[in-house]
Amino acid sequence: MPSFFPMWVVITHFLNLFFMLFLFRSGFEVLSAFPKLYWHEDCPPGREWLRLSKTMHGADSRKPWSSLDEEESWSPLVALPGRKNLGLGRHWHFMSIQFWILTGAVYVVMVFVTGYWHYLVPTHWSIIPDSIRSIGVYLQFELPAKIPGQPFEPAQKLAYFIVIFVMAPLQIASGAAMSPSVIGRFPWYGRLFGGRQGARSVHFLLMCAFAAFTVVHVAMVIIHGLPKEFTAIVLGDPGGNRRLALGIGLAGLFAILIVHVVISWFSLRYRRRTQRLLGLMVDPFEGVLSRAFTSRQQFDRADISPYFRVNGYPPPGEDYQQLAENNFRDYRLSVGGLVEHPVNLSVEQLRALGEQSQITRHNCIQGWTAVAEWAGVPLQRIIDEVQPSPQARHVVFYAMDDKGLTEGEGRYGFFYGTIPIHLASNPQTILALEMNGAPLPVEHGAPVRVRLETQLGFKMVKWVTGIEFVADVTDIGQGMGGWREDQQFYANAAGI
Ligand SMILES: Nc1nc2c(c(=O)[nH]1)N[C@H]1C(S)=C(S)[C@@H](COP(=O)(O)O)O[C@H]1N2
Ligand SMILES: [Mo]
Repeated sequence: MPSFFPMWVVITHFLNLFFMLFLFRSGFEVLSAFPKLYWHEDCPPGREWLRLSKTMHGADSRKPWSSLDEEESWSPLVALPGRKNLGLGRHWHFMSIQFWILTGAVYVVMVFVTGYWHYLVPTHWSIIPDSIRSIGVYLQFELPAKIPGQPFEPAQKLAYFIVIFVMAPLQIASGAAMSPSVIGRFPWYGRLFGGRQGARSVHFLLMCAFAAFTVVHVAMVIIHGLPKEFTAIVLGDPGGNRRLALGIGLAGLFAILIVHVVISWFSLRYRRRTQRLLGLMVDPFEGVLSRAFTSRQQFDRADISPYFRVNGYPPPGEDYQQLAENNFRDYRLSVGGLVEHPVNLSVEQLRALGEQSQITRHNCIQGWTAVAEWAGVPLQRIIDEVQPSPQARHVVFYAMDDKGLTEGEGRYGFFYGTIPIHLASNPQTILALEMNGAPLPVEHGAPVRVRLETQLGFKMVKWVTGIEFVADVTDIGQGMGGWREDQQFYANAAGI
């Protein structure tokens, strides 16, 4: 039989705590961007089962609103880094998750290799009545007896089993069910959790369960005798030197506190650097997903959402107004850059290139979703027309909305977005001209908007006026690959 608290348990236990705190705080940052939880993929305004914000934006609101207005600014005391930094919060979340999963994988391998699993995995149904009896003993303010030859009493063993072998895998699985690449490629997988909204709700509830477990776990350590238990989990030996254990343990907890203070300050103070540094660890992983998965979505007409949020106010300028009033007859889409045959296309000429339609789910980075039918020209058709040169690696979409005029918050410039060229030839990558059987409404991007069904919503540029094929995106805008990347520090890769 293995030792009750071997060193690998001590170390992975600490690392687990370390990364879980990152995940909690950065998870709150993500939640603050859309602090509403739903069970239904349509997520209509007002129908959330939980709302962690005072503001309401009704579907019938008289004042136009945009989904970014639903974002809340949470304090760095709860969120990492706090203050409306969804892009950076996601970066922290996806950075820590890799290490949390690695820690968990090492732990689980060790559990099975060393035989420690005997202490954690119940092998008989009697664990259930035994656990109930244990809880009864606690309720009489006494301590239940440990399972003979094992370090834990039955309720404790069962709780650990559930946390490690049920909750943790479900938390990872529900996280994956929010990735537009994953559920675009495997729609059945998204349905396992009741769609992306179901996955968000499950992910949130599991987070609450982890938090509740942590509270009870700490309380139990105190009840069972803090000095002895603390010594066991710090030194791996309940009979070890208690002063030494206290010193090391408190130093460890203090180090965690300092790390959080420093990274929160750094992230808020140096947002661009944080975006770049964490991007080094997160983007490759996102890039692989985006490259490997193409969308296989085809929802039913019955799934089409009655309400589809808008993100980004329409172009406020005269020029756009005139185009719209004239039914976009004077609109021309210019396509150029590193291409053989630059073109200027009217809406009619675009449509003549051949339309396809698709019923797909829109996944905004903030968290909301909506299903609609889109029809338009596959971007591949444009590629066939213009013949990009081999140096062209990215496609840039320029939009007509000057965000400085509509969104404020110190941001400025015309909206634009870029994608790696391989996404341009995905089968469901289209320049949409119609939504739900009618010409694109102004607020959803008339006359032309991008649809990329494995990516987050912010990649799908609306009110497109020009398309450019380029070798490199670093000399466009602030060089981060898009307006939201430049101004809101979102990751350029948008598959998760
Ligand atoms: N030109 C332009 N395109 C844009 C945006 C914008 O602000 N301006 N917002 C993006 C974001 S963040 C999302 S989620 C989708 C929203 O599309 P919808 O308004 O049709 O729902 O558009 C994307 N395309
Ligand atoms: Mo978005």
